[in-house]
Amino acid sequence: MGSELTAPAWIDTPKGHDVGFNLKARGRVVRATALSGAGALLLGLSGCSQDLTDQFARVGLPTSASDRSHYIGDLWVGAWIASGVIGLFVLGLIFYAMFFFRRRPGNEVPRQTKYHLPMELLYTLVPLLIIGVLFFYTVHAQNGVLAKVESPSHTINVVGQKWSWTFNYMESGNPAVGADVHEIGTIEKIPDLYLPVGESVRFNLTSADVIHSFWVPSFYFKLDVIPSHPNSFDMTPTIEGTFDGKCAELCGTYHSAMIFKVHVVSQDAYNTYLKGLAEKGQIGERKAPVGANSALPAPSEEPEK
Ligand SMILES: [Cu+2]
Repeated sequence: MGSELTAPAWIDTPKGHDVGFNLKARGRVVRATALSGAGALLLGLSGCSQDLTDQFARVGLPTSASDRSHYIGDLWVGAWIASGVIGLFVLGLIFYAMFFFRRRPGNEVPRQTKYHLPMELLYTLVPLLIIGVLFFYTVHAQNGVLAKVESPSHTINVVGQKWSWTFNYMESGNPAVGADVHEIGTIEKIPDLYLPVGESVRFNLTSADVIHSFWVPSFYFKLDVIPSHPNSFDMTPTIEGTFDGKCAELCGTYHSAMIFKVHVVSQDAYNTYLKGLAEKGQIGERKAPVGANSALPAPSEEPEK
């Protein structure tokens, strides 16, 4: 068998050398390391606020605010756990090899093994298996996040334009509002996006110019906003509050100014806000012009095209 290959002649390895292997000592080292690690973690966490410990549990993700967040949240935390297990296993192998096969007097180089077919198959198939498992859970999360609801309670048509957002609330069928209303953001005026808590919303995303990306970190989700290629997704906000929204695609000079505020409010507050837009005359839908390069209000710094 290939495993019986001996060291090349130029390596001076004494035959029959047995590597010392003290199981008891190894067990003691492992237990002491695990105990001191757990102690340090507990000590560290005991000084943290509840918010911070919750964020540790989410591996850095913000508070989840959407019914779809758990798909990405589970994938994120699961991927970290898998990476941690694999990382510790590899580190263990590295330290095992470093310690037990270290250079010793009379044993300069340990026995060399090459062309070991089972070993080569193992380190080809194991990474494929790891990638396959990650791929499976990624597709599962993607399908969950992008699943459409039968008939969403609200539709909001979002336009990304250099360098802000326009939100069209398609509420002509809502007796409490009675019209489609809109809000146009500019660099000088960061737009607000109002959403009713516990109600399903369909977002239709279009671009007036270049590729943008609609991202609310607390929804654990972003979707590209592509000219001449409408994208859409459904979600239901689950908690009331104010959240940050931003463009997640480098789209030009003032990309960093392309932010918005998301207000998840009660149904009544949502209707009241939309009625306010109607009273201000912001009625009708502002669409992205087909094939045009932004006909929506541009920031004052922008030269006339
Ligand atoms: Cu952008």
